Amino acid sequence: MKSLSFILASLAGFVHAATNDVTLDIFNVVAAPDGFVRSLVTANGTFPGPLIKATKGDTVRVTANNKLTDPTMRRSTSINFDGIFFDTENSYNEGTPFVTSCPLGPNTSYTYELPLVQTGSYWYHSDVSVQYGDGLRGPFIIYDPDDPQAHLYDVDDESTIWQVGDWWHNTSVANLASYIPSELIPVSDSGTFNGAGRYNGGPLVPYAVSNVKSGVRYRFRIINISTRSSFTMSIDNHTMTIIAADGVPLVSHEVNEFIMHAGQRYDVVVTANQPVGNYWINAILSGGNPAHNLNLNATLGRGVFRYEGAPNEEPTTPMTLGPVNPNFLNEGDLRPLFPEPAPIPTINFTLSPAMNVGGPAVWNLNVSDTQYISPTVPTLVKVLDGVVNASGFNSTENTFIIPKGAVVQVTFPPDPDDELHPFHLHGNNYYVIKANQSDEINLTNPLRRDVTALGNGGTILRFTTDRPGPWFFHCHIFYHLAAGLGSVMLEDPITVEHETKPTKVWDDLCAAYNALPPELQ
Ligand SMILES: *[C@@H]1O[C@H](CO)[C@@H](O)[C@H](O)[C@H]1NC(C)=O
Ligand SMILES: *[C@@H]1O[C@H](CO)[C@@H](O)[C@H](O)[C@H]1NC(C)=O
Ligand SMILES: *[C@@H]1O[C@H](CO)[C@@H](O)[C@H](O)[C@H]1NC(C)=O
Ligand SMILES: *[C@@H]1O[C@H](CO)[C@@H](O)[C@H](O)[C@H]1NC(C)=O
Ligand SMILES: *[C@@H]1O[C@H](CO)[C@@H](O)[C@H](O)[C@H]1NC(C)=O
Ligand SMILES: *[C@@H]1O[C@H](CO)[C@@H](O)[C@H](O)[C@H]1NC(C)=O
Ligand SMILES: *[C@@H]1O[C@H](CO)[C@@H](O)[C@H](O)[C@H]1NC(C)=O
Ligand SMILES: *[C@@H]1O[C@H](CO)[C@@H](O)[C@H](O)[C@H]1NC(C)=O
Ligand SMILES: *[C@@H]1O[C@H](CO)[C@@H](O)[C@H](O)[C@H]1NC(C)=O
Ligand SMILES: *[C@@H]1O[C@H](CO)[C@@H](O)[C@H](O)[C@H]1NC(C)=O
Ligand SMILES: *[C@@H]1O[C@H](CO)[C@@H](O)[C@H](O)[C@H]1NC(C)=O
Ligand SMILES: *[C@@H]1O[C@H](CO)[C@@H](O)[C@H](O)[C@H]1NC(C)=O
Ligand SMILES: [Cu+2]
Repeated sequence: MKSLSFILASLAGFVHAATNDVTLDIFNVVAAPDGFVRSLVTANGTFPGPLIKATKGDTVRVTANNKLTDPTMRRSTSINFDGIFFDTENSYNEGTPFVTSCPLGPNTSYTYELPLVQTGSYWYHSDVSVQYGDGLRGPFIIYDPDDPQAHLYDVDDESTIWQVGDWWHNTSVANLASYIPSELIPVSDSGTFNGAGRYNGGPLVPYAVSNVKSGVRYRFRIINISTRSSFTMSIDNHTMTIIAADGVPLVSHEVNEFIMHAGQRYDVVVTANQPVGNYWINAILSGGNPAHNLNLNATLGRGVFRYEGAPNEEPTTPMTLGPVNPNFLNEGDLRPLFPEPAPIPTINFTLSPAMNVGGPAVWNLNVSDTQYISPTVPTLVKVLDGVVNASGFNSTENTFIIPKGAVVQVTFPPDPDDELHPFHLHGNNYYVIKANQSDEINLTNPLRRDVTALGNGGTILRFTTDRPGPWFFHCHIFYHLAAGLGSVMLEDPITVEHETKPTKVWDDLCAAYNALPPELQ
């Protein structure tokens, strides 16, 4: 019986498997997401970029055609698929510059091949410097035809994807140039909800509307496409039941407000159970001192939750920052639907991110003198050339060699400054055995995800090395990353050296990129 159901399950998997070719044309357009006209870096001309839609088991082949021309922004690019797993043979397709590949220069195309083993809500973004701040970010959803949570909702489609992000009137190149000497990340001019927002004193850009019908249950996939700011999400007069975090299905957990950090995704079910009307979706951003940018008015970051039958107008209720009595999410309360105990660590280490005081902005991965500086030769290229020991990497590469079969525990002690670095591990999920907000360590069934924010409560993570490869582990506030808050977890380099087999096209990217004049890089 067991083998029969196994065969049937395999056949079902086989039936779903399909190759899905997706094109992303990367080019500059002039647009005004929050009413301020500027040049953007986009996928297919829109902000956010188009949905990449896949079904469990698909192989998605994403061809990125770099057609960037605007000299005020970076003209090279690279697409990273946040939260997607890559197996060892294929890790070269995950798009992290100088870790697993080189960027694509102008007029260069590359096809990223992604055989999918997961389901859930993900996103893609440029991974060249802070370029995604200029607009190159979009959703990537892997639908599950056999979703074990399907009974919880009625609607889950393109209309139920919510993307919240920060927005600047200046280019990310100018912002980075102002950040490094001042150590102050420029405060964003606005927050956007599904690509629309307003800044103080700006035009009344129509807010994005989410249309719902009374009595229907919606699965909203909320993706934080921020480069810097955090968002506090709520919907006036409605509760939200969290059912997944970063693609991992969860035991249903009801709240009416939660914070999302850059890179995080939450799937929530909302039942349209209130009187027909228009309600505010509050996507309130924070990050930096708003007194440093008078354009920013956090209350203007919002969308409209509109019932069928309600007038085609904005809610008449006041724009608030959220519920009066918040039932606020504590991340430590989230539990995966399919329990897994935390594995026993074989390697323990402690990291205390710290910024140098005074002088240009430098973020150290650990205390001092541990700023990550991208090498010119990607980690993966070195490993394939036989560099498998720590001595082969410059200390500025913050590369940790993790042997086969290890379980790593990373402890981030309480940070008195409560900097909310959202730490993201590529190509893997980690177990959050202690979330910053929670006092308890849970080894029975800890939350598994790929982005969690550090803070003054302390955070402890564990991960296994069952996917050999060089995986970037970094703060998802890309300004902090650009100032050094990054590292590479090089899992089982000996297997990588023997099993990762990149193509000639991939091989050629570095020589082509290195030959570019600096202004085209
Ligand atoms: C992007 O635009 C190209 C050219 O119009 C089109 O073929 C492609 O389907 C679009 N991609 C997505 C993901 O919509
Ligand atoms: C890219 O191609 C276009 C059209 O062929 C050409 O005009 C442009 O100079 C090329 N850009 C670079 C940087 O080679
Ligand atoms: C953009 O940044 C530059 C350099 O910091 C500054 O001179 C300029 O005023 C800024 N422009 C806007 C629109 O903020
Ligand atoms: C998105 O991430 C940023 C940076 O961590 C954070 O400030 C913001 O609150 C997040 N937004 C949401 C909706 O969680
Ligand atoms: C939401 O509920 C409050 C009190 O419970 C009520 O005053 C308010 O009118 C409601 N908002 C809407 C849009 O119905
Ligand atoms: C922010 O926007 C709200 C809503 O338009 C307005 O009531 C408030 O005065 C604005 N705040 C500032 C500081 O201008
Ligand atoms: C790592 O720390 C855990 C406790 O957090 C401990 O049980 C384990 O023995 C340690 N492992 C090593 C290799 O030190
Ligand atoms: C980080 O620094 C602390 C304090 O110097 C040290 O104890 C710890 O071993 C360092 N962590 C790593 C991974 O080197
Ligand atoms: C790397 O380290 C291993 C054991 O630690 C050693 O056997 C091997 O010779 C080293 N390889 C190189 C290239 O240094
Ligand atoms: C290590 O990196 C630093 C900073 O990029 C560079 O100055 C130095 O030359 C590098 N050393 C080696 C041995 O590659
Ligand atoms: C971390 O947790 C502490 C204790 O619950 C809380 O006060 C603090 O705001 C949290 N920090 C972040 C960045 O979430
Ligand atoms: C860990 O979580 C499980 C499942 O929610 C719960 O039963 C258990 O009490 C928790 N243990 C601790 C130490 O918090
Ligand atoms: Cu950070």
